[in-house]
Amino acid sequence: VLDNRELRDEIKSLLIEKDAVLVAHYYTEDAIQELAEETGGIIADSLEMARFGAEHSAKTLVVAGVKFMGETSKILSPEKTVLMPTLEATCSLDIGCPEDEFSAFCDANPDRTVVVYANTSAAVKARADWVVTSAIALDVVQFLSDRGEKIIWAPDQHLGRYVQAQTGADMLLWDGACIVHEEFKAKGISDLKTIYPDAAVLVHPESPESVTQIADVVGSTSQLLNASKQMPNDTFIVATDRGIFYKMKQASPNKRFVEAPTAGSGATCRSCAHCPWMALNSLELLRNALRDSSGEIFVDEKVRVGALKPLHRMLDFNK
Ligand code: CIZ
Ligand code: SF4
Repeated sequence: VLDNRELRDEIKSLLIEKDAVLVAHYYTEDAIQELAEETGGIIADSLEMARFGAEHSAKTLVVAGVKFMGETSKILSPEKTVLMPTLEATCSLDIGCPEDEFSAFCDANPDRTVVVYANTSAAVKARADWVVTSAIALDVVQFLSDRGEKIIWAPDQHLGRYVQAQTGADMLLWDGACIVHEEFKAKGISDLKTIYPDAAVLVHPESPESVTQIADVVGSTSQLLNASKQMPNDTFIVATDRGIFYKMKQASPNKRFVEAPTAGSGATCRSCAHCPWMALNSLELLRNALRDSSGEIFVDEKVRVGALKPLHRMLDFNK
């Protein structure tokens, strides 16, 4: 990526000047992922973003992603300044699970262990017993189910249904959804398979059941990335945000990556599956955040302490 050179150079200088490190999600634009790579930051899923930020020695974390990722960083690293290119970048799962309604739901089912997806507000996490990401949801729920625990799962119903089907756990599901993954269509993917019969189908479990059912691999972003490296196929149909193609193509330059179709997009979709909130992260806003210390994340201390416990359970479980 050759454009925006000045902006990129400015960001690089600011990162050094402010003792800051760039923590970027796989779904951010290529130029941001590239910068993270070039400056000793990380490109990761939300689990590894959280871990990296907490373990890094920088005074400031610049989190390019959506708000819950910045909040998680702040919860784990209260002594650090956490900046985001924009505080407008949220998530339909977070929006769809307000703390007051969720608390009432938990209160109504007191015999259940509360497991929430990382894509939630700090206040919802503070109400939970466990936080999980899609990378470890199956393992944690299996562990709890084996101990005989019944579960409240929130907010993603598709991921919840998938975990339930795989583990047989007793799960009561919140009815949230990701507006990006929910749009993938099984029909569109099987049509694509007629064009690329040898393609492997990689699907993120926030997708509907009809789509996970025709997948060769169902997994988190990091798991899908690994599958794309390890599987011998030369073509992959990928049902997750197109931001992931940056790392997939970099790791396997000779393989072909095809976007899974979403509603109304037909079989030649080029730019449909992209999170509108992730897309708000731009080089310019990233520069502004560093230059002006704008987009700072604050989490109420009582909420932070409440959210820390289930977050630590996740990080310790996954060690
Ligand atoms: O869809 C998302 O927002 C994902 C995949 C988050 C994550 O866990 O990295
Ligand atoms: Fe939320 Fe979906 Fe965007 Fe991820 S891709 S941040 S789950 S809306």
